[in-house]
Amino acid sequence: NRAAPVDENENKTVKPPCKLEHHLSAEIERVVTEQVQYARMGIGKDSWQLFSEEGEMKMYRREEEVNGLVIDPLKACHYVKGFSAHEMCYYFFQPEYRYEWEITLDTNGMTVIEKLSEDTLIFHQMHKRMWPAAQRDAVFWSHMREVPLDKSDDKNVLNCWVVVNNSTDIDSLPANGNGKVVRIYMTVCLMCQTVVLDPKKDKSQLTRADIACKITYCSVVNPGGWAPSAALRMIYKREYPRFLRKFTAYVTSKTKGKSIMF
Ligand code: 6CM
Repeated sequence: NRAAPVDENENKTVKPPCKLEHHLSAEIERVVTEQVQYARMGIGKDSWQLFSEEGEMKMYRREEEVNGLVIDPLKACHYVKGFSAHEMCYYFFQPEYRYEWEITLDTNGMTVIEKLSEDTLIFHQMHKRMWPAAQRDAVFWSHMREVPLDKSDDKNVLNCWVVVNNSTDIDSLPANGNGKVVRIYMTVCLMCQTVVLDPKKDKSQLTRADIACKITYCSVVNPGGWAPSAALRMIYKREYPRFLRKFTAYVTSKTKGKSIMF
């Protein structure tokens, strides 16, 4: 009578389907569906401009402005061996890890305002001030889920997970409430696919050497108020590659030696 093997990932994260209804359910359904479709399109034939390339990591943007404010949509693609789609999304979603990788946050800048369900949180984030513009904050819902595979996915894709962060309004924290901090508005989507490198192996036999994570990260951030366009574009050009490089290295170090969380 041997005890069943202990699964260290048991109870660690969202187990789909997670069907709790709340006041944001319909909006989340709509935005997540849109964002997954948009991420799956990849770079396609649209006029994306490659602005950063480091090994497998490629970043593209489109220069766009609304009322004189830079809102350049960004799409980044990356491919990293050794961890799963779920693991990448898990560390991005869970608040307890945020300070370990999010370098744009001010000291104690992150608060979970509300937990709507296991897979949906509302965050307030205060970001570091970037001279000469005013400090920025953001209020957004964050939702993580597994996405069913699609006909267009490669045959060696085992599963697909996504986290979407989307700005929302909350009465207790009005935008630009103190006249000093400017509210940003954003839609961010991190879509990840677990790729199996050895198709002969059964899922239960896979080790970290047999998997890779195909990453698509899309974002549109409206700075909400005056920010010098050239400076903002320079900051994005430096900070987005730094974020994805640093965050994927972080996930590699957090998952090393642990059983794989599919
Ligand atoms: O997606 C990322 N992080 C998520 C969790 O924190 C979340 C947050 C995104 C907001 C990022 C906003 C950056 C601050 C923008 C300030 C604009 C001020 C302009 C000043 C100009 C002189 O989705 C990673 C985000 C990585 C961003 C580089």
